Amino acid sequence: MQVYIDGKFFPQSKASISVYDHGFLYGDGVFEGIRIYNNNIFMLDEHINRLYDSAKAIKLKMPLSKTELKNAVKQTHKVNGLKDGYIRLIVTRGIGDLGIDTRMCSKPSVIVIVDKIALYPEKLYKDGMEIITASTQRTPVSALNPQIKSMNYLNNILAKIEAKNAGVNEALMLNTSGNVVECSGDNIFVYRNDILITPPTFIGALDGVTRAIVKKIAEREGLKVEELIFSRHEVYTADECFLTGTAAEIIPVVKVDGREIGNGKPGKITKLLINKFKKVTGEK
Ligand code: PXG
Repeated sequence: MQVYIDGKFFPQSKASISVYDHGFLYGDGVFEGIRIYNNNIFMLDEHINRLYDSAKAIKLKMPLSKTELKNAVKQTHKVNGLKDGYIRLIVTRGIGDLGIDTRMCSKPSVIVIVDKIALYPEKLYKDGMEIITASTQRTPVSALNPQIKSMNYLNNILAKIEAKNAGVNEALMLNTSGNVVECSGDNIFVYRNDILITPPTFIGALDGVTRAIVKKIAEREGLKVEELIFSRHEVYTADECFLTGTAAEIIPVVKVDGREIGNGKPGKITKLLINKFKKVTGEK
């Protein structure tokens, strides 16, 4: 694969950045994960807009206009010629000195990687997935707002480690008030009492691109959709539960902390949304 770094292409083995880059030293940078479906870069504008918002929030001046950045992404896709895959778009603070003062970093770096996508096992989409609640809480919005998709993903990684230690693939993350926020790399939806609910972004959930599509599809299907603050109790007693994300798409959740959700099988609404989502992405 050819990797784009600041306007030039490098083979994967030669694609490198400086150890003085603050992205490496401090996780000082922002990123996006984008899907390629059938040669089409899915929801590119939405991802670019979120990247710019993340950059704005950390006071990182984007070195390219949105159009230039989109062209860089499209060019990297074209050079690599992957029909279906994953794009990682990264903007780091750039090379500075060993201190955290961002003023020492003169020029942010733009990196575009195209690769195959790592998916959850197909069986989990059919049978549903089990998750646990992580003891690691989601970073409070007042500390580091999770709406910023920053290169600092340790909070999520710690939750993912807990999931893997428990023998499952995902972990539910709560905020410091004990309310459900999202999972380590996916947004969460719960269907109960004929309403589809998902936590609001202001409590610390990422404003997921897939989450937004799912909300729209559900509304189009005549479902009542609400952003609500809820606790694990509402998850345990839900009729259905599923997670959404660029990599995960829509994945049913059938067990949370040992409690079966609904009848322990992927629910009717979840299956409907999975089918409709496939139509949007162009999958069969
Ligand atoms: N919440 C978090 C914390 C995420 O990182 C999502 C929700 C879903 O958002 P989108 O916009 O993709 O619908 C994400 C994004 C991985 C991986 O390898 C996953 C994400 C980011 C980085 C890596 O599993 N998910």
